[in-house]
Amino acid sequence: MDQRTVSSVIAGRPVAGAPGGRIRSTNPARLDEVVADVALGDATLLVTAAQVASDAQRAWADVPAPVRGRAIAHIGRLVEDNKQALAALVTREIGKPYPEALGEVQEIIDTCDFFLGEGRRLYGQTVPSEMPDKQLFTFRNPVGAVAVITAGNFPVAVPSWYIVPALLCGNSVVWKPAEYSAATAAAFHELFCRGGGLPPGVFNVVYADGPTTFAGLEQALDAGLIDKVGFTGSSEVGARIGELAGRHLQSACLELGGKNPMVVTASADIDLAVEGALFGGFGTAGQRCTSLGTVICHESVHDEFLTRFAEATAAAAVGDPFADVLYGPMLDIRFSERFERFLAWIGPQHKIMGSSGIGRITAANPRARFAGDPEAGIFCHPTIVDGVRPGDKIFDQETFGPLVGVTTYRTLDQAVELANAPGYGLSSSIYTSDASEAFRFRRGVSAGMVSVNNSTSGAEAHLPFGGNGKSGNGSRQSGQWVLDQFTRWQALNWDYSGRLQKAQMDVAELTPDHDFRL
Ligand code: UN1
Repeated sequence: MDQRTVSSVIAGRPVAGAPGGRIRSTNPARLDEVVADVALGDATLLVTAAQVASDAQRAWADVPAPVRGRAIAHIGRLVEDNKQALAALVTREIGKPYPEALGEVQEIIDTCDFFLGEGRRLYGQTVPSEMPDKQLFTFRNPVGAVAVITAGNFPVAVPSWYIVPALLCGNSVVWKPAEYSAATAAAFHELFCRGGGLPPGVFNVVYADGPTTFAGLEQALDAGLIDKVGFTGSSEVGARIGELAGRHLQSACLELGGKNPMVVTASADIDLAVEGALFGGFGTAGQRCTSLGTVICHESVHDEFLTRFAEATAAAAVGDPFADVLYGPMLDIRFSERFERFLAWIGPQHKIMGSSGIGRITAANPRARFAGDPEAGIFCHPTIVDGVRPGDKIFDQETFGPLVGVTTYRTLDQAVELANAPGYGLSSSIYTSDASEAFRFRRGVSAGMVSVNNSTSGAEAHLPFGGNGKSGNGSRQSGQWVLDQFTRWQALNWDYSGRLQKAQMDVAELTPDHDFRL
């Protein structure tokens, strides 16, 4: 199998050496298979990349937006022509089942499709003035040099949500992808630079570990080289990034964790809800930020739902992500280790269902319907935990991995309260055949995204994506909404009267007759 050597690329040139050390990115389904040898950078390298991006940005902003839009069109086409190869690399490097990896690559193409046309819009407004011979306008200006830091669970789709609109709007980019998805990141970067014909320095990629990235970002911000930060990852790190950006009077674009609730009402189609819970809870081994956290079941349907959900989970195929499975391995060893710690939160008051064991799947802790050799990689049993309540860590906190909690409610108000209780607010879902319940839930839930009769995962690439509370600071990605992240409004007023006309003071007033009555 081909093994790549991956190094940072700054100003179009690969960086020699590895000031931050070297790591290996391995296939999580076959740990003995090295996908890439990765040369890591240090904080200074990140600052250098920021300097290069900052220097390149003005000239890129001078390229007419429709021409930048054509670059996005070409990138989208090249990604489409390499769809299978890129998806196969995603599956090899992070273990996402191949059909899902194809969907992930499709999300880049969809994002390019949306933004290629934006190059010919990027509309500003003409606005009437309160005075004659004066005209008002608004323009969208690029923000500048953007640092994008992304996780490896969506190693190409989520980066494209930042990078495509950022470039289209005339910004330059320094991208720090997850180290454990470095080969995929390198392929993405190459497709973008070649497909887009981007001038050197407009899109740079730096591989580095988390603490190094933070230190480099801090230095680059202090030096005035970064104008916007985009971050996808944990709520904990997101809070630190938000704080750092805030010190520089910037608002970061944050896409953080979730404890995404699914409400199953008394009028729900239970089969549909089970299907949604299975995909939302265990797809990508529960490692999406939109993964289902807790099923909040009406007490009248709890037993029926739980029985069917547990049966469906027990029957689902897990294993080799190139086989026909519900999910494959954990993204990387660090996630299976952390998942073990989440499992320790299960208490005696909880009932465990869904598999023949919990934790790592091994020869001694086997799982029926396993595709392949579990010991070759890092695979975990799907775990349903019934009886979770607020105050249980397992209810209150994100448990990134194949774990779904189940609880009950009596009134819809209680369901909404339970849905909001953990304090996240990314995605949510309700299964109901009652329109008033759907709308009451929408209104009450704190989540940025609501699904009705659909799972918590599976956002389309042209609706606003983002969360509230511990899931983010209200920033939104995708569609027209992300333009507000990567542009700043500039207001222009142009007085061609030849005299100083003072706003609010030199304004003509008509004389109304307030006493008139019919
Ligand atoms: C993420 O988990 O970071 O809605 C993004 C979904 C995907 C995107 C998830 N389209 O599940």
